[in-house]
Amino acid sequence: MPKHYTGLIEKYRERLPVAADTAVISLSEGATPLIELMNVPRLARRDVRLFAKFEGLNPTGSFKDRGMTMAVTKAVEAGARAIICASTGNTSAAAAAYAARAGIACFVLIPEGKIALGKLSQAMMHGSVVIQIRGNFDDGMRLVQEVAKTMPVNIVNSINPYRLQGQKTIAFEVIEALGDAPEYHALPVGNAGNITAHWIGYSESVCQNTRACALCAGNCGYHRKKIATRRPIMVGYQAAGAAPILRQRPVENPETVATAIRIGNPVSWQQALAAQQESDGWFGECTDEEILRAQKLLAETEGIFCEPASAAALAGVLKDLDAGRMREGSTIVCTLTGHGLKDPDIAIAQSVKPLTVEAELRAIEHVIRSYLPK
Ligand code: AN7
Repeated sequence: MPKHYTGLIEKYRERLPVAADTAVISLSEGATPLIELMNVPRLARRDVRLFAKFEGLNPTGSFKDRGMTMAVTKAVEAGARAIICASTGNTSAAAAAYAARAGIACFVLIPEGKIALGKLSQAMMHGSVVIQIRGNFDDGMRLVQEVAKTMPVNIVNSINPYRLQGQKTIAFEVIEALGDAPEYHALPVGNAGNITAHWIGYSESVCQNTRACALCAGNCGYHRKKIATRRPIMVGYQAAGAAPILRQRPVENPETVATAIRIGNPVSWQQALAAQQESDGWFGECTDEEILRAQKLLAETEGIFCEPASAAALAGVLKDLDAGRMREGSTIVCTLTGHGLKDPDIAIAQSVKPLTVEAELRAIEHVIRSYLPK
């Protein structure tokens, strides 16, 4: 067994559906930093400990790598020679990379013109077959399920249960970092696989049977291992133009600047509802403006560059703190699902344009004089 970190399957082998001799397809995903926000709580005048689980630091720049290492490992184990997914971008990037690593073919269905440039470049660069459809993610998801009935392709969207198994490890890591589960865990919701996976991970980390545990006097497996004493309240945020769970009906033409979560009919809808209900949590919505403001705030005051969809988690938390819906004094974790570099167009559009000057000392001095803090 190598000493250096070799990915989440090796790390959590006993808690994942792999055999001792399963050949693992990994890019050393997981083990992402949990970064405490130093400035946002102060600026928002809120007495909370706020953490960002920065999933943008996974190998392909999003949390999807956690699920994809499991899905591709199991696909290869089962003898698959091709995988397929529908995607708003990040799933396709991860699928393409892990398929490349495994030496199998990868087909990705993406909505034409509606995925961020970085994600498209990844799917193309890793050599997957990129199929742009004149439709949205939900159309792609339906087509993938239909085509998998007739063609020898293994679906690696989150309807593949191994995806959620890989993604549940995020909860394990948060618990390890904090010593217990936080009071609240907030994340963006699109196809609703990730909130489902978070809840699986947290649920597997606590004693499920309090009555038996009263009898076991703290001697059951969960208590002996002291993994966690509680589960968090789960809070899922959707973009206002793509909020089917909140509105309790599918959204036919979802629209949002956060293209990653531009999804109108989530596959894991029921599981997400169960996570919300079992955790006494809730779903909220954020406008595009709120999302972009939170993304900019994180970038400018904390040095953390996440993509728009990820910022929905922080935007929602700030709103719900203001509304008194989240308790002061509590510990809150936001999953920042993807890296800001995924979507350079959005970043450039909402930032101050670069200055252009002559290559002369005086010109540079002039700029510095104008912009130095007073
Ligand atoms: C950055 O890539 O659905 O609720 O096809 O890329 O588990 O769907 C991406 C989803 C949040 C929502 N943040 O997670 C895809 C795709 C980012 C994302 C979500 C996605 P789910």
